[in-house]
Amino acid sequence: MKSVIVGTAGHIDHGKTSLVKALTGIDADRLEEEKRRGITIDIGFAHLELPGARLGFVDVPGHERFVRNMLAGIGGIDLVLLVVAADEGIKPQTREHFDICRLLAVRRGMTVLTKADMVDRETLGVVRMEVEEFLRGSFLDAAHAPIVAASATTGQGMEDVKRELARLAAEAPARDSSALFRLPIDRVFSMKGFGTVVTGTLISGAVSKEEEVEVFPSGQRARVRGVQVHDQPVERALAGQRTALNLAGIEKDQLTRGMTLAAAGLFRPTLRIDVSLSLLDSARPLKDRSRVHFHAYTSEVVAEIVLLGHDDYRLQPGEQIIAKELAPGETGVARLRLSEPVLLLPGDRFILRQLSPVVTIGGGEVLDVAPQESRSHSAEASFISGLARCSPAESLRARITARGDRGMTLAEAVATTGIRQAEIEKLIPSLGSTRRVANVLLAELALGNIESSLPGVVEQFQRQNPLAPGMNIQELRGRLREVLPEVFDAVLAQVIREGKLELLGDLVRVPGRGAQLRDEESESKEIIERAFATAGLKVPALKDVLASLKVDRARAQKIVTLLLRERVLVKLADDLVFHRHALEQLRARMGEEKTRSPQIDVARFKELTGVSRKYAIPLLEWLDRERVTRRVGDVRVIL
Ligand SMILES: Nc1nc2c(ncn2[C@@H]2O[C@H](COP(=O)(O)OP(=O)(O)OP(=O)(O)O)[C@@H](O)[C@H]2O)c(=O)[nH]1
Ligand SMILES: [Mg+2]
Repeated sequence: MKSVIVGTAGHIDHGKTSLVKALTGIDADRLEEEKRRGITIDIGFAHLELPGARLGFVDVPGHERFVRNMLAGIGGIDLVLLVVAADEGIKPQTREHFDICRLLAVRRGMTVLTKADMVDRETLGVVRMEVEEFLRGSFLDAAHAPIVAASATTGQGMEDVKRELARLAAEAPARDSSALFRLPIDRVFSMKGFGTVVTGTLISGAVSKEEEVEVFPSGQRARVRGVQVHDQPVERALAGQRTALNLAGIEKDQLTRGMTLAAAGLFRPTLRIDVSLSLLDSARPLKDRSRVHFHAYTSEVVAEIVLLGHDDYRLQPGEQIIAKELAPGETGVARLRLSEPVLLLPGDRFILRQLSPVVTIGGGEVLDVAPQESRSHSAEASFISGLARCSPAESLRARITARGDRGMTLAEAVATTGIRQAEIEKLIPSLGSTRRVANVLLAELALGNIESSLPGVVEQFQRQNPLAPGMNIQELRGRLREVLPEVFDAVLAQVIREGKLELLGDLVRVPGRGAQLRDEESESKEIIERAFATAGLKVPALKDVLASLKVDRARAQKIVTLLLRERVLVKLADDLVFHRHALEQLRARMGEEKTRSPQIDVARFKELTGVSRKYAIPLLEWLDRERVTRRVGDVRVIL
């Protein structure tokens, strides 16, 4: 059956809790102090089964001092039950709660004129007119949302309220149980024999017994030992249900209202968000850099507001924002810096309250939970006001494009959109001009840029380092710092396949272009090569050969490196270098020696080759490494 959350709203003492009790039989005032004072202090809960829907009620306090508690309850509701006492009419918290519902984009609900038994028909008629006037043009406009007179005391109108609620619940779109789950925590307690229990409204997805969950922002993990919905144990709670979870592996004092439970290992809490925000008509102008209370679902932190512009801004490149304040009734785009990290996703709604006096001044929608720091305000303003107007697929594409050469990993796409990876993978083909390389999503343009820049970077390197036979891959990678390793590898492989670059060991080069020597370098190279070629195994010290050259030490060293790379010279130890041919001859000689004797010792080796012990040992060790010989005690077996 469909599950729908109904929140109450309205001024203190207007009969919200009494109405919920008359409807459900449950007293949502659960605190001793509430019963004593006869007012609601914190949110309370009740439930009711109606034909076609299960309603979970969140009853909120009307007292102006407890609006923050009201906010903790109202965040996840589907329908609002606006309560106005017939004997009092519209009062300050009727307005404030109603403003909050509008700012949170609550789309459905009804109005109940309670305490109808307290007034005569004429007064009821006047209040109804006042309420209709108040609601005109809003989502609760009497033209399409019911206004029902009722009394919790006499029971009058209760059946009408139930009927209308059932109808509204049937119309309300079902929340997405297949999405990734999030549960903003509104209560934490421990129960004897059970341990830690948290409750909240499951705003999306589903959570099952034995599931591993992550606590945000702390990052702790816990295991779901048990799930309850409306006091009944179940295997799985679904979006739109009031949910209680019994958690293993976490203590009560590690959890508090305002934290969020979510699927483990996918999300990251954020300290900076880009938003669209609207200021209430009743608010004072909002100055840039103002500090305010920020409420989203059950969380509450302080936020500094950096105004970026008005929502209809169409900034020209380079244009700066002139407006440094937002006027009452205006909507703008802004960056919020939060005092503590909060788990938020695009589309989440929030409320802003002034620091002092604490009144609701506005609210809006989260557009980007991982905004880029580097962009100018004006660029950011156009970017996010664009986001405010687009579909999830379009906004994902915009985010990917905005990340340029770096692109966005699939994991980042999940963390910053809340969309499951499988869904994102399905979306990719429809994103247009977006490509997937390994696990990274990139704008086609960015990918093209990387592809076309690689040969140029290598070409330039080889031009600047003519003695280098190519560019080291790691160095090339370093030049494209933005590009993620898996993209770099894939693009390089592609460019090599296309024959635009060539790979030699760990060097990349322009096809066919090795080291390019100048005259005196070529001459030096020949001198070195000749010196070793003619020396056979009785090689000169490398440093003596280099000292005799015309070129400076650094260049001489590069030429040697080149000869070693080309395998003309082979280095057996520091300052001990042989010509390839000399070593090949030695190898052949060992073959001949084997026909004479299967073994050879150092003395015989010295005799055979005419070298001193200083050279004999490294040469024999080289032969061992080359598997021409194998050392057995003091002798070597020729293989
Ligand atoms: N006569 C009459 N009294 C009512 C009715 N509904 C509520 N009351 C009385 O009005 C008082 C306040 O009712 P509550 O239901 O606690 O009001 P509330 O809106 O929940 O108040 P807060 O939660 O503190 O904002 C109580 O004394 C109720 O008995 C009604 O329909 N008729
Ligand atoms: Mg109450």
